[in-house]
Amino acid sequence: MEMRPSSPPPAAVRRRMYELMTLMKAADDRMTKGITTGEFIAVYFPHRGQEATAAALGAALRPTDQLVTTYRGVHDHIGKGVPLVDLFAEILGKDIAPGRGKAGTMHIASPQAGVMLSTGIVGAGIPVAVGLALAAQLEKADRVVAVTFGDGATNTGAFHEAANMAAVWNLPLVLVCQNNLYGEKTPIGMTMKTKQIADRARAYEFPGVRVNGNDPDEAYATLSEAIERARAGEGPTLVECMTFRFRGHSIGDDMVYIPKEQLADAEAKDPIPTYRARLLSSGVCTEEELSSIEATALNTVEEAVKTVVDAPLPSPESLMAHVYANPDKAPV
Ligand SMILES: Cc1ncc(C[n+]2csc(CCOP(=O)(O)OP(=O)(O)O)c2C)c(N)n1
Ligand SMILES: [Mg+2]
Repeated sequence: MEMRPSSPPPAAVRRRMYELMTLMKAADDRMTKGITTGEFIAVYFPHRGQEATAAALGAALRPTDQLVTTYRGVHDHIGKGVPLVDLFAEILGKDIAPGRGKAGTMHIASPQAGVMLSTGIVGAGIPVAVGLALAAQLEKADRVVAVTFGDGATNTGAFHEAANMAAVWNLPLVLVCQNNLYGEKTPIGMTMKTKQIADRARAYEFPGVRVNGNDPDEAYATLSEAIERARAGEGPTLVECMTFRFRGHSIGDDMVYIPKEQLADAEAKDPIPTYRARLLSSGVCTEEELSSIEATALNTVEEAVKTVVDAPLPSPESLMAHVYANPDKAPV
């Protein structure tokens, strides 16, 4: 894909991306705090630091487009418009969640918002996204599918098989790799010789592009172009978004495997204050507008937490409901 020199996205898009990023951060901060203090009992995979790509993707996709994400997917869900109550309720196992509290953090889905699947099996969402994109193509729907995954996922057979089929069938698919330089606790250099994950697309004869995934404007320009290509019937694109996670793989991970200087350097370039400063200096938002966006994000998160904390757990009788298509024949 030839990268066209791009001007910044429209002001409304840039403002929207900042709103999404602040909401993602506020949600991640609140889940992390709640689980760390023992207020919530849950498993959670923080995304703090990786907001820019998710905001750009959310802003670039249409509501009717579909998304597949992973266990580290709350930022992607928020970008696609999944309500916080649905996310928190699923994470905390409440009956009001879309999966009735049975999906847990790793398997949140919200078909109404177009998030068709999250999966805890590394790489496994990519072939599912290929199936969704094939359905869109067969139905001649004006729909694009995006799938997000980590750097480590690109070492799985699932990634390569899916990339091959997406290419062969010329599917309306955007493969979004969030390269945070670690697969769980292993630095990327110990698991692949490939210097740029974007280059892996070359093996399948479709475009692969690496972008600064901490820069919402840059990520938006490239992701929009990839989405446009997919919608125009020009096939898949791999977009490698360079980023970093500021918290552990999951809550409770002490991060001893991340050199202190590497973390400090990434935190000094935190995409949220960096983007805030850019929006201010380029006159897209005033200080008052930015502060109001931040206050709104915190309020939205607190209101959602209250609703979810007050909501009931699923009843013991509902344990087997919605688990098997035919519960009478389920193995006991
Ligand atoms: C098939 C499979 N192998 C191993 C694991 C254990 N595991 C969970 S997350 C993870 C790291 C994946 O790294 P990456 O794809 O870079 O995503 P990130 O967690 O960095 O977002 C591993 C190895 C798993 N869940 N599934
Ligand atoms: Mg990773």
